[in-house]
Amino acid sequence: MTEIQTVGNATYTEILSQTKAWEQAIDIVAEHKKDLLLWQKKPFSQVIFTGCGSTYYLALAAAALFQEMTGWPARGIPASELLFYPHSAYIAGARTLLVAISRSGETTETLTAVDEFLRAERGEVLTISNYSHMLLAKKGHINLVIPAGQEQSIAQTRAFTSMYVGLVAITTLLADQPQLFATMKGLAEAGEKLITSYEPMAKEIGGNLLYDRFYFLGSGPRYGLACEANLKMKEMTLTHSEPFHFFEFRHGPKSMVGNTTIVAAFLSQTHHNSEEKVVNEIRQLGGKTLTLAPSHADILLPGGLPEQINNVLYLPVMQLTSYYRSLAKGLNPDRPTHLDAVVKLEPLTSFPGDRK
Ligand code: F1P
Repeated sequence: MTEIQTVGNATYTEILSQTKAWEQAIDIVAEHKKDLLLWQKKPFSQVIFTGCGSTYYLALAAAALFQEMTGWPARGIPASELLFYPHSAYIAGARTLLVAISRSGETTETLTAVDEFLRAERGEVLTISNYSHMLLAKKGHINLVIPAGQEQSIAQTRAFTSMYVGLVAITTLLADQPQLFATMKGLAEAGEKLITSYEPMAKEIGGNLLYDRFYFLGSGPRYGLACEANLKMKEMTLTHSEPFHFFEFRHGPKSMVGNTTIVAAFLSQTHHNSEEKVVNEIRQLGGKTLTLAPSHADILLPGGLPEQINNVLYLPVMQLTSYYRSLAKGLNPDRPTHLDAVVKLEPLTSFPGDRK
């Protein structure tokens, strides 16, 4: 019997199954451990993580954690910026590791950025994607492919978190913290508990159309994840939304808070109290707040896992909230307005010359 295709079915299925993709990501990194650790012996002057849209936000999150844990200078930069403003990104003559991130492995900007990087002989390339037969998976010195992250929905959910978990796993290895790598096997169970416990809350909040604007707060390795949660809200629900670093919210954006505002706060363990002060100010201004943290929060991240490896747990309930809001607005989260699954462009050319 043909499966009745209900609106949003792909997105929902992909959100609920993402923890299986996390397990596969960790296994695939383990398979490449020997080759990855060779890079420890010849560290790079800088590491640049790149992608587009969701995978640019993934690059931001991964770069912040990577530099924090390894001490190697790391940045997250959109692929298009690497092409048109290379001198604002690359250090001339410095040996660079380029980490190219793409669900499809076909995004023109990302493919071209890798080609230009290799042509200019800037260093070595690590690629991470979800489709082994696509171009990107053939361009790196090391190529990681996580098939369990493949998706039908245009809005990334399972793909994003599969590649993010993969990059966190790689970070623990290059940071010479194998014990942290070992604890990552607890993520899948924690994710399943999280989704089971909080799907009703996501459905309730997502279904409440009295809220007309969403803000997402995250700092350090969580800022890129706040950006991704924000993009899901835009793509799936066409709602005005914006991400901020916690303390930046006081410097102007808080003027936007009202009784139809929701602020989702990705509270850290390390700076919980300071970040929570921002949340309390928002409440005093009449805004609705939704805190996520391993403790003392509306959404408690299960598992008691070390802070460096549990950041992926901030996303699933946010993904579900956008999914349910999309349905409540009569939209289809599988097919966001104006969007294609992959942005393919005419060949990109006329980039600035290499700095001599
Ligand atoms: C990148 C991307 C997505 C976006 C949309 C269009 O794709 O920009 O981030 O949500 O689906 O494509 P990819 O390079 O990760 O395949």
